[in-house]
Amino acid sequence: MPDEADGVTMEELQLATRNHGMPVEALNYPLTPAGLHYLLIHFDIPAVDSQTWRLDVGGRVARPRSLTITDLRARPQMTAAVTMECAGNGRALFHPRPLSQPWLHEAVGTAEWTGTPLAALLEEAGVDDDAVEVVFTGLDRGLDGGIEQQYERALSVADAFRPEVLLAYQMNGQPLLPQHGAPLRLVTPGWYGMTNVKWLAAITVLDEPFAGYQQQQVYRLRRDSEDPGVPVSRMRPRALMVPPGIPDFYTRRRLVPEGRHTLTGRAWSGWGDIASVGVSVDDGRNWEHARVEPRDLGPWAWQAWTFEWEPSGPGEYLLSCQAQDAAGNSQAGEPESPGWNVGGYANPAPQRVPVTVVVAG
Ligand SMILES: Nc1nc2c(c(=O)[nH]1)N[C@H]1C(S)=C(S)[C@@H](COP(=O)(O)O)O[C@H]1N2
Ligand SMILES: [Mo]
Repeated sequence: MPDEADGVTMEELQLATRNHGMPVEALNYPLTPAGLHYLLIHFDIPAVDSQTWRLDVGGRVARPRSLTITDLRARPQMTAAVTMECAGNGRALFHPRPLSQPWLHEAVGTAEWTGTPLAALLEEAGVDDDAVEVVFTGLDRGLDGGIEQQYERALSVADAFRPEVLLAYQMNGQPLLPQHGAPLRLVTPGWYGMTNVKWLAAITVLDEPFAGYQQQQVYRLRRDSEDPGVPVSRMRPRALMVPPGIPDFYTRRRLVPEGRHTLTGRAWSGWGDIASVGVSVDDGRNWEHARVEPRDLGPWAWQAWTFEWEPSGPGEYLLSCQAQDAAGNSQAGEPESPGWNVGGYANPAPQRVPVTVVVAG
């Protein structure tokens, strides 16, 4: 595992050019335009023919089903704005750096997903009394950790029956794009990205815990390779800001004229409302409270915040922000926040924005 001082490897760069983040200035949009939403694809984007595609519901159910996209569109419809964040967001800021998709802070987006509730479909299929988990299988296939597999993740039966969980066929009012899982994906509001299985082809009810690679080997907070770890599930609180002023192309350092500035950003948690957002202009030495706006996108999407900043004069500043949720989870500080872990998940490190304040005019 390389340290931060080591440059990213060609393999990391190869992943980073396939899987793009959300440019942070896209925090200006309450709903992220589809092309600006982050992307994470483990294998290849499968070319799916929606005419011949079917969703098979089976396993420990009384009435197995096979549904077409037309069948699914005819079912009760539901739309929700959902903030989705990759569990690996912040990975490249861990020391040493776990080798995988090297995210900084930008593996997030908020889209309006339209589809049909999963619970009603499971109800109709008749889930057996001895059912434990529900597995969601994607059409994409590849190797991970030396094991050939389809991309698959499971939810407990209780989580699968939650009313907000949906089978989505639209994003921001348009049919799903190939890269976001066309023709159908699972959307599990509040959870880290890995749960939202794209190119969904099968839903299988099991009477035992699912032992698949993406469930048991990865997406767990493991201190070392011996540690079985604990699974990652819901998103921990995080705040991000729109970098003020204008950027230098190569370094991204910001140039800002002196005077008053309204800093804006968004914050989210998979555990409920954001209780507070702290802003620092001196690299985390002092923190002040931002104003957190009430929810306007429903219970599963990020909340906007603003902060009035008047730099004391020209010079160098390091801006950062961090969030705390109403359930008591805080982005900052041990022991609440997970520290370094093998997979590089849930790094709480705050975004840092270097700014040069210059004399106006
Ligand atoms: N079938 C399939 N589903 C998948 C993935 C994948 O590689 N294959 N990646 C997961 C991960 S890790 C994330 S973070 C989200 C990303 O969703 P997005 O690309 O639509 O933003 O999809 C999840 N669903
Ligand atoms: Mo992810």
